[in-house]
Amino acid sequence: MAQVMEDPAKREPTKTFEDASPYLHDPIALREKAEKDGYLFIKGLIPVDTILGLRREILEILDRRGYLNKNRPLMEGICDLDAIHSRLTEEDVNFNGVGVPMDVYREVQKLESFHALAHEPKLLQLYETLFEEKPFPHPRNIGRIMMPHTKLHKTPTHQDFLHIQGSEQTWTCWMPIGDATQQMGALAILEGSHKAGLLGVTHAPGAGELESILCGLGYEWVAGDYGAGDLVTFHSLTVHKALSNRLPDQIRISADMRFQPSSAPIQGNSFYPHGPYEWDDLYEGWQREELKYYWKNSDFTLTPYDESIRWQKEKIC
Ligand SMILES: O=C(O)CCC(=O)C(=O)O
Repeated sequence: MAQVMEDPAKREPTKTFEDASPYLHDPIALREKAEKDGYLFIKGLIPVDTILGLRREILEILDRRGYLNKNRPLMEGICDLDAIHSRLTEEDVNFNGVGVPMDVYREVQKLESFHALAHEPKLLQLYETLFEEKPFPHPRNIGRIMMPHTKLHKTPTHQDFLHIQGSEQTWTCWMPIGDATQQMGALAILEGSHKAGLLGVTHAPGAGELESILCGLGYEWVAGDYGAGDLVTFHSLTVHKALSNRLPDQIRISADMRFQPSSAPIQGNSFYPHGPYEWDDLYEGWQREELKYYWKNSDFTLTPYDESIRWQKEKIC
């Protein structure tokens, strides 16, 4: 009789993130750690005030729509569960994998402070050390305002290369906008999994709608509690997933940003906004001209989008 193996996608984290911030002063050790583990968890890289300022702006958007519990301080990000369940459908909260409907997400995408995060000097310095050349921050930043709606699908186990393509040397930065504990559904990483190469996929609900098939792989899940200003950054082939949000009325807010060596190829979609929006609309009212169309005068090698790496198979563990 064929033996049924446990699906590693379903395992819980067995390790806790080690803070890599002491390595920031030792570029060789930092690169060795990144190469070995496929990720770096860095505590306190971004000023807390920057993160909390953005958190306030996002929560004010939700508050204006009546989605927050008026009896709790705004910055806690606690939902009015009746309001969200009576007014938001399954389609609304799963739009583009971002946790909120399209009109709410447009308001988040319009925030200058949201896109400015990818240009934080400490972040650019981190990637310059990692890549040993000037990094290019992709303009297509993603916000996730994951509502605690019973119909919300959490992000499945996947590798970002499936969606971003371009260069494998592209690294994602996942940054909570406020605290994000494991209980709140923070991001977990399959340590060392970038070494497995590009994995086959099957359909799954949740952001990206593709699940990387992990059957037979033996890596360990690693996670931790993130504070405001902490981040995890990982290689485009490193497998990751969102943990379940076990707090019934807590919104989990985060940003995904991508960085690559400036000289590496890029896939053209990375220059467009995430969602059905136009930069000219999103840029309305921005003060910092240098954040707009900052890539326009650079020369890039463009790679075509390869649909074949997204072909879906049956998952048999
Ligand atoms: O925040 C999430 O739920 C998913 C984020 C993610 O998968 C990514 O940053 O690539």
